[in-house]
Amino acid sequence: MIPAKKNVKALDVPFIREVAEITQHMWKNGWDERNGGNVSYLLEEAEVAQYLDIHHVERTLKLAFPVPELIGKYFIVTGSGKYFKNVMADPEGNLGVIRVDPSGEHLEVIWGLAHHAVPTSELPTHFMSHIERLKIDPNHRVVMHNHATHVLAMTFIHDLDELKLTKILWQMCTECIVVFPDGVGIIPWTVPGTTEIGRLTAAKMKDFHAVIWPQHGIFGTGTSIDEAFGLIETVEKAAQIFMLTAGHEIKRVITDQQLSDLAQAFGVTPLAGVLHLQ
Ligand code: 2HA
Ligand code: ZN
Repeated sequence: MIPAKKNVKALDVPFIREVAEITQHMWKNGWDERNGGNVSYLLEEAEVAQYLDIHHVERTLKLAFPVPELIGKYFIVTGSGKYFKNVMADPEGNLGVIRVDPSGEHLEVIWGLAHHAVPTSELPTHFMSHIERLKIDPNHRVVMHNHATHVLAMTFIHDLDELKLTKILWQMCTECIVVFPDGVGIIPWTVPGTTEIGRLTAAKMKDFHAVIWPQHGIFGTGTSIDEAFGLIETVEKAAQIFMLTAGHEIKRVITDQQLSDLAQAFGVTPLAGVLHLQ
């Protein structure tokens, strides 16, 4: 039930529908088996207040670490242990709208997370990443994680060096360099759900919109759900082409000069140190 307007259904609320739809897309892509994946989406107070009663706090949850940078901010998040497969059928049970309280030490549940659900186990990574991305881009809004199949596969057979990984991904599809000119960050294998993996990931978010977790998956960020999803889709497509061509005789490549021409034509600045021009 939506507290503010009782005749409004959850999926009529634009930001709830957007997250429900994107989780469904990711699940259909095979990137979110079981409870894999999580999303958090920073919302404006005015857009929340249009649909939900922001003065109604269902529950308060203690945060594992304080986030003074996010005091008063609203997010829609996926729930811990929830299956993306089920979000469309039961948004209220699988998603939640939360606000960071004035102390920065608690979350206030405004809507959803029914039956005592709690936000995603990767909340440390999400919150720390939001904090870093907001420093760089005030329009930043979305952090999205999934187990993109070919990205994961590629981390078993390719060097985990950011410059090398970025270059091979750019070389796999002509438009990759335009979509992620800042390249992809990568952290060492780390236990998920910890503040440690949150810190490592967020440190990479200072330089990258996308961060790969070896043998696990990918984090994508952006100013909208479409942008974060589109970034992950593009990295995943490149990884898929890599996996399809790996072990085959390579007859031609996109050259460094061609990559540079693309960057120039589309007005983007490629990550330094990747291209070696004559
Ligand atoms: O939410 O994907 O990394 C389940 C996960 C943890
Ligand atoms: Zn995961």
